[in-house]
Amino acid sequence: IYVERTLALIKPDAIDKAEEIEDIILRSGFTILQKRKVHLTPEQASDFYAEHYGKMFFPSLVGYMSSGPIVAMVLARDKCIGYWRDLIGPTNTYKARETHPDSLRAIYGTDDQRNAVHGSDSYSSSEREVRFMFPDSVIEPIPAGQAARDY
Ligand code: YYY
Ligand code: MG
Repeated sequence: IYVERTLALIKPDAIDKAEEIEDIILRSGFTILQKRKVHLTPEQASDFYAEHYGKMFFPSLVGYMSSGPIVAMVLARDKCIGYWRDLIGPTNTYKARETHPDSLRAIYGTDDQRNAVHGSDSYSSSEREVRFMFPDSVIEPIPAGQAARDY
């Protein structure tokens, strides 16, 4: 039996709320399989967000994500990727406050870039991102056929 998993990040702007956010994560039915605090270099932040290279917001995104420590967690539960995306809410904090006021980004986000938390957006990105943040992890990869669809 395979339980889906995802990568969650508590970003620099929400680091002081990390314990509060972890409590919400656990109360929402997720298991925290792995956790580490890390301060990314600009190069590591660029690699993590490589899909956004070349976009207008990329340089400031890299600056933000390397501006202070973050908490990286591997979460597990059924339909983990989609449920975690639901809990964090829309990318833009202001939009989250309008349309999903109970979401983590609505509550803990700062502005249209600093949005407090990250969640993998698909099965393939979750596998890549878990390995990125936990390269020494002994967690076995989940066979693709056992994972849920992309979200
Ligand atoms: O997956 P998610 O974090 O919800 O959004 P992405 O479109 O993957 O963008 C990653 C990251 O980049 C987002 O969390 C904030 C930042 N960003 C931005 O600063 N400006 C945008 N227009 C879009 C995204
Ligand atoms: Mg994304």
